[in-house]
Amino acid sequence: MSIQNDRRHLRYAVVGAGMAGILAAIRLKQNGEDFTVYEKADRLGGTWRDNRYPGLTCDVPAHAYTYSFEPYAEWQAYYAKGEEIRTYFELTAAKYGVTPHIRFGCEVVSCVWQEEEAVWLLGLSTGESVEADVVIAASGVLHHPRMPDIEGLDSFAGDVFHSARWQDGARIDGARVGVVGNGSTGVQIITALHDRAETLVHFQRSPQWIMPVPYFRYSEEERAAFRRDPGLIDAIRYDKEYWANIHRFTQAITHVDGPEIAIIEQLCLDNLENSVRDPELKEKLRPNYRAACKRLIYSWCYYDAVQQPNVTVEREGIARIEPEGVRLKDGRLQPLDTLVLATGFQADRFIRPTQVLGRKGVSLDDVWSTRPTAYYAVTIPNFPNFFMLNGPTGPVGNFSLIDIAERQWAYVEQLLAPLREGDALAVEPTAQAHADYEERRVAAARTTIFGSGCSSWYLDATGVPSSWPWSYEAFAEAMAAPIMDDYVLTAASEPAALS
Ligand code: NA7
Repeated sequence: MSIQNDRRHLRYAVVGAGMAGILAAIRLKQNGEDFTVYEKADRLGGTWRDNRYPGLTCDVPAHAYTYSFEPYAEWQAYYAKGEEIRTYFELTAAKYGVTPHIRFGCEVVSCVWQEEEAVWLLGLSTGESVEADVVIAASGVLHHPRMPDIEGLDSFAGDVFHSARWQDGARIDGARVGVVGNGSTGVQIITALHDRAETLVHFQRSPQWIMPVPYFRYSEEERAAFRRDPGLIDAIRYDKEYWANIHRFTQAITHVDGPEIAIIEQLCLDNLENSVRDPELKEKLRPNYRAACKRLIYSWCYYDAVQQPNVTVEREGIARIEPEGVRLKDGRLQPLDTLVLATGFQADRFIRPTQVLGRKGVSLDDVWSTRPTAYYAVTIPNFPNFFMLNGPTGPVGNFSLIDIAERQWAYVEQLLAPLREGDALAVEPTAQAHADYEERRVAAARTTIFGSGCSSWYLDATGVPSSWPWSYEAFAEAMAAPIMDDYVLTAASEPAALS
């Protein structure tokens, strides 16, 4: 670390080159900062790189799932496909000159705070150690596949793989395909494969509410108009009705007896009642929990797909996997050539398994032994100059995580200012402020729709929803200006105590 003209030269380590890491990199580049992005894979894109399954679609409208500063005229449809999104991030990273700052194939295996020097020492998978004054943890949420614990999985004679590890050579066309899992992923795969597979079986442990949404393609004329006039894109992104929907959605999440959730429940119920003809299938597909308790699935074609003659919805539990297929608890065998495990992710990992040790060797693993937490989802006591984008307790819902990350970055920028100006060596929230936040958050989270009685990746190990439990507006307001009284700024001359 050096101090030049009172302004401190900071070295930034950004962990992860997904959506949030690229955002941080672009902002740091624009500020002329000294930064490196560490990416364990050989391409950028995060979840949009890992997931390549057929049917992969973002459930946020394409023009809302873009950086605010980089509108994109080329989206092919109202909802973008995964590979389009991957391309968008690659083009944007290149355009803003951040790709050369990414060290690909380089995993951060440890981050250890050095008290004396007030720096982070990063251990890399290459064996190197590098120093950074600031760590931006942009490592994503859903990146560690959760493999199901089903007896006999290894014995399957066909192709078997997790949805986030799609195997291009797998037998799909004209084959007997099974999909385990009924989250957004399983639903999207079923909608994409029903006209390719000979037979398709959707193994559902729990049925899902399906929210009907519009889908349409943009014509070449429309894209040409977007290119000529980005204001047309803004009109979609900032469309009053879209934002009113986000407002209604967060009202629905946070007011479980309110009119907004009642409307969502009715839309989902009507969709089931009116779209599924066979009464037996309808009952198989009927959830026994409230709509939006699990992350709501947006689909315009799932019910059509499962009513195709070659598609079966299987609600009988799986007893075990055998070489020929899936043996159900009632003794029947579903013979398969290919088995896709759309069984979700370990959503509590965040930057882990990277070992993160803060002041006096405090380990992030220990701090997160009950649940992953962070003060306003961004900072953690005793982990100075360590900032998370899309970290624990941030908003979740069917809206743009890019917008969330941009707001979080604006918050981080304000915390970085005293470091950049040389007014402080380190910044972190007080333990009391974090404890107060977490107490309020947990109490509120229990009353949200996510806590209304279902299992989902939104719940932590103790069954508490792990997300932001207040309105979207409250989040925007919180990110607009940190409560600086809740932060400790350590000056060069005063080593901080453990709080
Ligand atoms: P999700 O939403 O976590 O869904 C996982 C699905 O897998 C869900 O239906 C689970 O059933 C099912 N599952 C998990 N383990 C098993 C076993 N052992 N047997 C049968 N079924 C199982 O993951 P997705 O990948 O679909 O989506 C994750 C997010 O990515 C999504 O919300 C978007 O934000 C993007 P369960 O409901 O637990 O009974």
